[in-house]
Amino acid sequence: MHPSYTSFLCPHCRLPLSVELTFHRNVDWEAIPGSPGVWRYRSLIPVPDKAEIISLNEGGTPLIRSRKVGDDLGMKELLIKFEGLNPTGSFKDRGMTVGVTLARYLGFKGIMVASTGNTSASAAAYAARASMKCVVVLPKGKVARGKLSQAILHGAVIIEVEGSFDDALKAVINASLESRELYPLNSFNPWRLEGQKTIAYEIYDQLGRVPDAVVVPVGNAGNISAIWKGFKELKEGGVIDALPRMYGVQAEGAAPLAKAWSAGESTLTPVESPETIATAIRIGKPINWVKALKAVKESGGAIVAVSDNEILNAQSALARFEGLGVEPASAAPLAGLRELLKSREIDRDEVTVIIATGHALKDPETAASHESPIFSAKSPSEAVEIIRGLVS
Ligand code: AN7
Repeated sequence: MHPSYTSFLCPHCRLPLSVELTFHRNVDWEAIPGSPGVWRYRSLIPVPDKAEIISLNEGGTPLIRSRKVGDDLGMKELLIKFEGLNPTGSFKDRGMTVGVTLARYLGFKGIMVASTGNTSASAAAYAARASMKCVVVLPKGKVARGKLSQAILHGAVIIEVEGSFDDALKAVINASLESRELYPLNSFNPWRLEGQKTIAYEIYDQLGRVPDAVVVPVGNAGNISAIWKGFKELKEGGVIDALPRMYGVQAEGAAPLAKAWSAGESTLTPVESPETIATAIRIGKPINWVKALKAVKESGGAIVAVSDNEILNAQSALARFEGLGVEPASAAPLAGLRELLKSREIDRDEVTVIIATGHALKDPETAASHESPIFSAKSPSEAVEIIRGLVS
């Protein structure tokens, strides 16, 4: 087994390692074959040729032009990359297809992940697809119902731990140092990010250009790092000349990176008890914090924090003005965009892409907490009465 597939953290600084591609010549982008999806980019995803790909047709998600929200913000071009349309309903599937493919190729019996929910749903489905065991460690009582239901449905072994995601992640890191039976597939495993970077490739393919700004919700900070890596590879491979600015959005109650950014610090002060309605990003100690700060700094972007109220308003706006049902964490970028336009970080005529990372059905409780006119009728005729009242 090549040691690079099983070394995750730098032995000196304990931070996650990266996978680096070397481009000896330009990538012929026009010659990239196949239909949309993660594996269309197989030539840029360094898994061994002999590995059998474990896939559920992930990726190939639509890049949807805003019809109303962008106009209301006075923007020229706002686009929404709807990652909720992946097989298990979140962007995590892009990384999981690569991670599980590797785990199986390397001969592991199973996989394990800590999760705020989506990683566990994805891991459970892909492990099932590969006939592998799946162990998920979750912060007890803090995982949205849709995600937990998926992990149960797909047959994962579930360990609910007292504490936050950060405690769950500690358990997975420590267990992975002890045993080689289960392949750890959190984003400290850089191979998973090799799948997630395809978001950048797809945006370029769909838009036909590089956007000016990309706005991403940030929890453990793997995705923003992966998307930045994808764009940089396109540049290193001679496909594009320009790069977008990367913007991260955290929830106020779980915003260690936004705090470090606004204070101009290059150290991270973890949030001990993170809290937010956006449970997907309820993370106090993002393991990829160094990569994320680097992405934002190199690209000329920023990291901001938004309140739960702003997140809920953004979720409602996407649902009611665009027809897009996204989970709370995935609405955070729109909430952040409002701030970034106000502070003139992003200009109204810049082509901007927000990454809507997960589907609204992931968190049915929060979806149903929005106000809607609900009437009760004791009989069909009473229902007809109500309808009459509505249209008259
Ligand atoms: C919908 O599932 O961390 O910054 O364990 O589910 O790469 O962590 C989920 C994260 C954004 C943040 N949007 O991505 C997990 C988990 C949604 C998410 C993020 C998550 P990262």
